[in-house]
Amino acid sequence: MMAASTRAWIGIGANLGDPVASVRAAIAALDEVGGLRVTLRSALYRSTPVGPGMDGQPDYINAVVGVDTALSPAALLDTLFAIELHFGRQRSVRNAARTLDLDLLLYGEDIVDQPGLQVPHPRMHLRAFVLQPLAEIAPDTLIPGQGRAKALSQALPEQGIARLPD
Ligand code: PH2
Ligand code: MG
Ligand code: MG
Repeated sequence: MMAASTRAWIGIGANLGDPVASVRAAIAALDEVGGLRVTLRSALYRSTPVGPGMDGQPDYINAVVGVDTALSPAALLDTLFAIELHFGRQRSVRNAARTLDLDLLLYGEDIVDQPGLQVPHPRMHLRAFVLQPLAEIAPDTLIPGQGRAKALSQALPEQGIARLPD
């Protein structure tokens, strides 16, 4: 049993190598972490790269998972970075294609604003590849300062995202 536990949400993305396999394996790797349990997982989604500097990149595979964790936000972020490295993530320029990206989206309804760690993730409310999977599994999730996942998702313009069959 975990002591005090917080529901956190993690966004997963990959567009190099075998992204479907990587996203699935990343979810399994997360569930292996001590002090953390994956309690909700979305379907996988194929999405067009969104953002500056991404011209010509392959499509992404994205998913969102909910975890119950006793880890602090900073410890959880360290864990996510360690898993990214394990999956061969190389950091070059911002928004470069990647074998695996694990983003801490939400940590309960906490607001964290430290160098290198902003929660809620500052762009999550603009991204269909985050909001659509999140709305699938937890539509009423509150994104502090922005609104609830499903309503925000429905208000977005089309961004080129398709749910993959289970
Ligand atoms: N991640 C980004 C920027 N753009 N676009 C898609 N479709 N999926 C992503 O995971 C993604 C992105 C920054 O991490
Ligand atoms: Mg990201
Ligand atoms: Mg990231």
